[in-house]
Amino acid sequence: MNVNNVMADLERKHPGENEYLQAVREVLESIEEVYNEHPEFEKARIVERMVEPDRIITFRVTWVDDKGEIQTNIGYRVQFNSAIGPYKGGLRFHSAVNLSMLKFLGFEQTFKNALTTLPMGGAKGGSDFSPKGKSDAEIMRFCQAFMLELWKNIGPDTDVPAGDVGVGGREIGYLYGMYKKLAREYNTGVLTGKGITWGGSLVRPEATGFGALYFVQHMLHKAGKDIKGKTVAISGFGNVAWGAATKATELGARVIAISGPDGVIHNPNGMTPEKIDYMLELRASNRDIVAPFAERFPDSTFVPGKKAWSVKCDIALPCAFQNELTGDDARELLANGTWCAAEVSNMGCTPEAIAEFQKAGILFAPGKAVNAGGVATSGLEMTQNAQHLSWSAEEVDKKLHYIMSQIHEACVTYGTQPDGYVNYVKGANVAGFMKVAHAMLEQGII
Ligand code: 2IT
Repeated sequence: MNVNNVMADLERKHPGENEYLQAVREVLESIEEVYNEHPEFEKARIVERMVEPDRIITFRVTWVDDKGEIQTNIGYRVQFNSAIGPYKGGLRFHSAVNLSMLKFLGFEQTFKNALTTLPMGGAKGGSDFSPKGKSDAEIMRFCQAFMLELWKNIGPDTDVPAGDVGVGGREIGYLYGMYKKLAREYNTGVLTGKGITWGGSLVRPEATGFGALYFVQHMLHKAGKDIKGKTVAISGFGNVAWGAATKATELGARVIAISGPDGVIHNPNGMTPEKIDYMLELRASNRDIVAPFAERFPDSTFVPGKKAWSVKCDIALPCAFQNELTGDDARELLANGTWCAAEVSNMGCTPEAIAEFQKAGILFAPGKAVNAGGVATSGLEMTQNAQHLSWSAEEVDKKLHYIMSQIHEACVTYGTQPDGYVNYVKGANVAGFMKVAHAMLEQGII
């Protein structure tokens, strides 16, 4: 395999799908060497088959808003790869959603899910519907209209969607309600991130952020450091940022920044339980702004138009959206002394930012390893559903902890360079790839 040739072919087939092409290039560049040591991969055209989704489903979603006006959005499900298990991955509702974004996310999900140690294939879906400014009734009607189309394509052993940006517990509830009505079956395993009284798993809401901090702890320990007393800058204020802020604070770190599309909150004294709870309120308001945090907590300040990366910190945790941390942001962080960056959002850093971090030799880990605790706990939710049981929070957290330690271990195994530097990007990509590639080889040419 020659990365440039594969990419040239993909660019010709999928012009302008920039996020997708970026995600594929990152993976191919890290696996090229190992791949070329295995002629059986090349012979079975594993890469050519792996970079194309198994299938893409797109559909029109029409619904009626509160004013009685008819709205039309586009819905998607990208079923990327099912070599190691049923398709699995979140749904993203955001105005910027398009096919390229969901293909990048589905591709990443395939390797991430392989890293979790659980049997899940990769998928992603969603819509260009924006929850911003929508009423609860509008969100319900949209979710119902979306599921009217999607339900035939999903199932506990087929494809199991969950939440992502813009899709939380409330949306999963509306989606499940409509699914149940259409399927006439109480099939809880068809969606994850469900409410606790109807098949949801304890710790699932916190799992992405908690898992990320467990991973960061492992990285730090390996480097002989401790998170206690360190300063952490977090971007975003949604579900993932909330989980990360909660666990970082619990572990003794000081979360000195959170941010939104409107600007950054400087929070020099760190988080309190009230502040962390308020993040949930901010998110539930559907206004997509972080500024009110500083009005509510006068020991913090709001700086409009700035990112979290303008705040001096030890550890930077992008928790919002892809490509939210650029080369310029990386240089600003490095100049301010940041020595660890971990993507909690999917592909949170641009390739230029990653290159800056790696050149500087700081600790850096990619989203598919760091944030895999979310989908891993979805996998645990599926297991509980299949068993018609629910586990205690301690049990789920213990399993999550163990899975994150296994993911860290896999990254170290496949990513340690001859000079001892752990290239977590390479480690995660190679470990995830090997598992999926071997399963594809063994299942023949399909
Ligand atoms: O990006 C992700 O891993 C998620 N949004 C969670 C997916 C899931 O199926 O729990």
